[in-house]
Amino acid sequence: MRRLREKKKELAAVGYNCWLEYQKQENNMLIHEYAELCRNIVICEDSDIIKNALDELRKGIRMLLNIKPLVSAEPKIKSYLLIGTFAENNRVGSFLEADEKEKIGDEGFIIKLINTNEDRILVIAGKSPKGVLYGVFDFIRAIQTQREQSSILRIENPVNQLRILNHWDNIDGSIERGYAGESIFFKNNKIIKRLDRIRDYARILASIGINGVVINNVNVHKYETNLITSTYLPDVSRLADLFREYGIKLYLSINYASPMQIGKLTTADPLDDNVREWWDKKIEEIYKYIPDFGGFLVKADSEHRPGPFTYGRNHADGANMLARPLNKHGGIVIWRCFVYNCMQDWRDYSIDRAKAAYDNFMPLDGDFDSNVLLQIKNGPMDFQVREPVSPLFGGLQKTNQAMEFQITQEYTGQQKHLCYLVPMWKEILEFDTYAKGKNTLVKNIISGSAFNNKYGGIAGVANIGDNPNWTGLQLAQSNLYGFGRLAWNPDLTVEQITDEWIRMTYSNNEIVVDVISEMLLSSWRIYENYTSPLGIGWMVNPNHHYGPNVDGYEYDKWGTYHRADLKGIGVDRTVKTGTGYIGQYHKEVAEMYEKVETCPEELLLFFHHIPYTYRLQSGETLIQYIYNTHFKGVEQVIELKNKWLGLKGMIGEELFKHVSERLDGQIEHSKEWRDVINTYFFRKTGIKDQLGRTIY
Ligand code: GCV
Repeated sequence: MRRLREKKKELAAVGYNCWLEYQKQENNMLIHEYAELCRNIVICEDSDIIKNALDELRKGIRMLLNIKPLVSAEPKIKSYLLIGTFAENNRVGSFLEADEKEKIGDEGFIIKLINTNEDRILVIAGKSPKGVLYGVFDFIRAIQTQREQSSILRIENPVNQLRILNHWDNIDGSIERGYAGESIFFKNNKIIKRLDRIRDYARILASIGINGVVINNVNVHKYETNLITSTYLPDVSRLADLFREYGIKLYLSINYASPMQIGKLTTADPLDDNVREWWDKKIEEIYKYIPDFGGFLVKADSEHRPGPFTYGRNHADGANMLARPLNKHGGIVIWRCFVYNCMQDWRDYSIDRAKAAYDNFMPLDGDFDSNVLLQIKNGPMDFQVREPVSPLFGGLQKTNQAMEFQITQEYTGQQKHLCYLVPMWKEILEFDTYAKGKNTLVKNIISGSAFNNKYGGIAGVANIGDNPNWTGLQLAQSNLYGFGRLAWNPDLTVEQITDEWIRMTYSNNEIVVDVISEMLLSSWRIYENYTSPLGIGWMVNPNHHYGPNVDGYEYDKWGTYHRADLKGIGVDRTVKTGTGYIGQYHKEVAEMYEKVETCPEELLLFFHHIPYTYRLQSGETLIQYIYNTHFKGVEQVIELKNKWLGLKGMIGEELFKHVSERLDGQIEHSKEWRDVINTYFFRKTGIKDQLGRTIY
């Protein structure tokens, strides 16, 4: 017991508890008011999810308020917390008005204060146990962040139906693009036996409202194909059981060629009767093990993965074939739109990878079954530090769609660099596509509200592994937290999310809150400053994607992503003289991007080929801007480190040291970026830095 306590303490010191670090709150008026309500928890029901909600509430109250609450089916004192689901004739229901009950959705909750002459009751209620769990986490968050009690009284429903994490975990335990250790689900071609850590993970995810997990990589290799066989399904179902207790559904990525690889068929043609029958039976079998199985995530005909193209079929044929048998059980197909020809010849300037997803999927709008969702990466390329929004958002109108964000920092510093992505995601969600005229925002398209789609949501490529702090760089937990909060409610402001995360993770000390907010909120722009400029992207080493390599190109030695020559840099994607990509946007957006003068400068090189001598709005030439931002970026990272050092004594020692060391690494690596990029452009152009700084 003592050893376990010690172990827990050790883990807490390195950040294992993430934002659920329940530290005792200062005894002020506000906390006193919460404490008054928390001495007695009244609860009259029992289910796995409700049990977890109750455990959480007790734990939170004990640790945050230093109170051991009395749990009872009947109130024992005049002030109490009442938690549970509401029904016509139960105690919880009797405290709610009819119109309140109507407004609470399947996953929503209400927090309501009832004052009678005798009693003071805080009700945390949901239509379902899940809603109660979310309400409890919201209440705990309010105490952790010391919110006024009046501000927490409300009805809240999640905006997005699907709030899902995609794990790119392989069954051997490795994680594709994982920067925080090995998989917490798999080891040595087996599913991990001890589930403690996975339980802790499920709890962390539930606290931010995540309701789905895909446990395996979208690149489904030989062994992972077997996850849908009786060899693995019993163990997969153990994971599903555990996640279910936290309101989370389990999904699997599948190999499109499964009927051939594990089913002994000679084809995987979606229109072949034997193939259909095979999937039908397979899906029956899966539901026997996991009655609430979420469905399949599919990467098909992309980066050498099999798909319907082999048989002359299209993506709708492929997806619908899986959707029909899944539909019988309430399952869905999440079909990815990351489809492009990775072997394209980049010397042919008329081919543009950015156009591929739209070209492939737009003609199929309306052809997908109602339980198919298209999952679309936020930009048309691949999670670069800055990209425009994919034109499929607002293009597709008769198809369910989900946003795919990459929480794991493949191209944004691999959790060695601090790069807080929430501001980027928020900008993307707020983007106006003009699909139905002004104000057709991306967030309303993916929630399903803009076009009345049946399903919608947000998926994030997970950034966690078996590192004791989950994310490698502990500060990168903020990206997971922010992702969940935005998926729950994209209307939240970046400032609110950031503020919450800091208060919950570290403390309510205002200096800590201010300094870490400044660090987080500036970090994306800083990363951009010393890496690739003005939307051009890439310039990274091929394959592992870490560190600078200006001409680095994945598949073909002739390719470059930036098309820099002696006179200029950038890809002309205009309709008039370029690849025509801009024509995929609605008129208002296309007009803005088409002209150099109206194109937002941060995306200038994504859309235009610009001479180095072109003057930007700041008055700097393009080449001088490249030099300036790269010098400045390094100075800014040094400043990040100085800010952090100012927190000595206000942050736990181990965390303080860990982040300091990571920031040292970031400083060194940003210098490498600065020097490689500046040297490249100096040598290419022969134009000197106006400020005479040393460029090698
Ligand atoms: C899982 C990029 C990444 C790949 C990833 C792929 C995808 O190409 O580098 O690792 O594969 O995107 O999203 O499918």
